[in-house]
Amino acid sequence: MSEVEQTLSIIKPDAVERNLVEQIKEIFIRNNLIIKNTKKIILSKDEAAEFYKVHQSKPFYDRLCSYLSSGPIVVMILEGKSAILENRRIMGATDPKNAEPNTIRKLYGLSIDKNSVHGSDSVDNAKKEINFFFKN
Ligand code: IDP
Ligand code: MG
Repeated sequence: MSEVEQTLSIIKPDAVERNLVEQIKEIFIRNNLIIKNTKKIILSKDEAAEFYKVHQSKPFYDRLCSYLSSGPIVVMILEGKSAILENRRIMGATDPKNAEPNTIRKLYGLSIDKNSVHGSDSVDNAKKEINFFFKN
């Protein structure tokens, strides 16, 4: 039995800039993920660095943080059965070149940096990431 979960999704600057927000939301909805909460924001570079701190030792960390804070993003809480894994499946592989057909990254991703979406990768990280953006 798969459990109902919540996960955090981000539509990254490259996709917001190309007006792909509604198309991407449609894909989530079509795949039985409910959009529980959504907001459009711009992160400072410090906030992006905090969000991505699990990657702080990676060579691409600075570029990643600059990129995520380079323009408006749309953050969402997605809810559904096995939402964390389902969202990862719908997103496709990190590098759009390796993503399965009809995944968001295959359809819209431009490169490994500009890969259009973020999705939490575990129950723990989903909780942390939801709390990061939707603390109340
Ligand atoms: P994910 O977004 O598929 O979970 P992660 O490994 O968590 O992938 O990496 C976070 C983000 O960092 C990726 O979405 C991608 O934009 C970027 N990234 C990951 N690996 C590389 C790399 O080898 N070179 C450049 N950017 C990378
Ligand atoms: Mg990740």
